Amino acid sequence: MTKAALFDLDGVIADTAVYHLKAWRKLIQDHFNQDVPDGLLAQTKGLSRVDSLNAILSGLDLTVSEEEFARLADEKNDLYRQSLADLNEQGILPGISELLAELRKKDFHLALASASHNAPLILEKLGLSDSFEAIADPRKVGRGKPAPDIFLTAAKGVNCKPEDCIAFEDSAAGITAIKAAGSYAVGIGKQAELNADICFIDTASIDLDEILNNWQENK
Ligand code: B16
Ligand code: MG
Repeated sequence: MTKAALFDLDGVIADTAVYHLKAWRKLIQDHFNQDVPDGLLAQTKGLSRVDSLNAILSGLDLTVSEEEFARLADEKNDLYRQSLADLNEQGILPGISELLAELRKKDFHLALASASHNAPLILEKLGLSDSFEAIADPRKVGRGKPAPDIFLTAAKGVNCKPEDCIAFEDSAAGITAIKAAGSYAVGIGKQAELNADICFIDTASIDLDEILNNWQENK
């Protein structure tokens, strides 16, 4: 059996999820003089830039023209990219380099399933550009998370059936996407928020043997 591990990026491989949230908060403060509540910000985790902006505007009861929407999305991306300026290998979350090596040793193919258009830039800054055999391009994928499309594309990129893949995610939308794809969902964060097949509170706590045993038992 050909098996693969599919990875989300922001919040799983790199500690960049927090930069997205900060950029959204500053954007809305600057333009609308409003604070985005934590709960609303948390809902954007894993969603595409456009879906995130739609969720924030509708959560705050704000309406903008199409042109302004596009300008806001661009400005958020500029803010986000500024915060990536100093990103380097130190930005890889604890335990992830070891996990990638362990997976490779166990003959897993590795593929990236991130919603971020900035993923190739981030991988380069982290020194991980050559670590994945396939990178699903969210520009070419139909629907964003929570739809399964990006995970299905990542699995296909390494010629694996979705049911022969385990996938790592830190967002509820991403876990829903993995389950909809038919893969085994490993959550990073609080299980009460994620409802994953198995969950670890942070990347440092990930236990691959536990994952693989649990995956086999539940197949
Ligand atoms: P960009 P992931 C997602 O990355 C982030 O979780 C989400 O907050 C962000 O809106 C989305 O990427 C799009 O990112 O604006 O860089 O294209 O978690 O799927 O790796
Ligand atoms: Mg994420």
